[in-house]
Amino acid sequence: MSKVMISGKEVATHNTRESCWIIVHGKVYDVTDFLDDHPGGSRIILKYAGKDATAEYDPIHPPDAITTHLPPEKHNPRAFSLGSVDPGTVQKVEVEVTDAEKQRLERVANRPSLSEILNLHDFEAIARMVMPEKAWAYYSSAAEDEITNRENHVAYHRIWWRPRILRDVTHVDWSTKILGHASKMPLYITATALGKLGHPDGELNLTKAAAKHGIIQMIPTLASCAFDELVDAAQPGQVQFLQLYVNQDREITKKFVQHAEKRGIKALFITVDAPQLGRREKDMRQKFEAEDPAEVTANKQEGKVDRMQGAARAISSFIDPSLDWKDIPWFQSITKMPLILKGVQCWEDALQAYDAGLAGVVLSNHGGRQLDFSRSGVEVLAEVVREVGARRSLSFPNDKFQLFVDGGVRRANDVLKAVALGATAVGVGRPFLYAFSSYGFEGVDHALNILTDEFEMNMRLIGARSLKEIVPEMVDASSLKSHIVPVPGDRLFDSNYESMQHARLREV
Ligand code: PPY
Repeated sequence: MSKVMISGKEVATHNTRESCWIIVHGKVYDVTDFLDDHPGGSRIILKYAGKDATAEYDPIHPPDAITTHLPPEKHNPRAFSLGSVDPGTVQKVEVEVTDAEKQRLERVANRPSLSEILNLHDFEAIARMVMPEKAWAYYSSAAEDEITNRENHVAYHRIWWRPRILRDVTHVDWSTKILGHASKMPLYITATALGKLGHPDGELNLTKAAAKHGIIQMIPTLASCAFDELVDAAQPGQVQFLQLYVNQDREITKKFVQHAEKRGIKALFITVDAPQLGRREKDMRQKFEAEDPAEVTANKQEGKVDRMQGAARAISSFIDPSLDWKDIPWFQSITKMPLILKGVQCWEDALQAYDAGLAGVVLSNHGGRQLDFSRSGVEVLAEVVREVGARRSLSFPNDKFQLFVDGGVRRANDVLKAVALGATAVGVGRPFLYAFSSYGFEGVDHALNILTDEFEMNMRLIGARSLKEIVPEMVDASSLKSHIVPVPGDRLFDSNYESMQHARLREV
């Protein structure tokens, strides 16, 4: 774009609602016309009017949000970069450290050492105490009453082992192939957005840990790090997949997909469960509390963006709700990457995906963040294996059409249950977010060490030397479909679960 150099002094004069310029990554943007449409409200932009907004912008926006993810009607020249700024001349922003923030920093300083973190629940418990409140709200929130969110984990409690004994389990091996690519574990790091909310290195923490442990990372469309940064950070031969939100402007999607393929991405996971974002009320309540009620009311009356819906929902306006089965051939025409639908929730759709020539499906409800009362992936897995298997003479796992599940996984034990039922691999999302939010790369590294230990122990205890030996007969899943079976409570998981809140009186 423009090579014009603008002085910080000049930028500083555009510090009002009438003329508002901000600096992001050394470039100057005129956002005057965008102020009232900003999903996060105008107040936060105006705080940085005439100044450098990069530190505020970075964690909550994908790097190209200004240029790519503004709705098409916002793609006017005034919303684009005016030029670069002379860095030495930029006015500094005073950031006030609140008492709450001081207390949080104290908690950060008092984190237990990693050797005291024994399981993935522990990371969640620590993350909840040390993460900025808004970041925790965004990561942990789920749709409406969060029933599906909890059910995702609880569903694993309805599957019980039928282990085999007296097998020589000196050597156990839980490595596998996912879509033809070697993985040291039957799990992959699934896509989760906005990694820099939790840690300044964002998704890079995951790229590095995936390399170290020989597992696959699925890069999210809405990563905080730039896509190319994550690909560049991969080790030679490291396999990465890509999760795709389909843009209303298909040219943007086509460019992104073809660029990803050129950069060596090995599979494309198209998200199909989010034509509109679910109501995540923990997240929405945070946004609401951060708002000026007068501004919200005024904007509503003028029919402007309703920020009460939460920033995530507003950012998602680029996602195409018209996405349809008839678009599948188009995807097949623009890329040779294997295509997988992420967010399938019944066998009928899995069968249709198979018949459409796709490489697999992720049986997922988006971590409970979309349709509440959608069933857990692992419950749907059993149904897909039975119904699709019978109709197309397939047994699972197989190389032609692979089944993945995600949601609720906290232990290798959970992963192996899904494998027993026919999954090729399981996606793990939030636990890794919590690991890096509390301990950076070392946290994810430690989480994967814990899982490694758990895999080894569980393989031995169920009597399986390889994943091939983990057959459906090794589990009793007869209660899986029954949603009213009491089992002993999962105290660690439950104590992490933070109750939702009702609306509160405004403080006077
Ligand atoms: C999610 O939050 O569940 C996502 O999938 C990511 C996201 C973030 C912001 C807007 C749309 C989707």
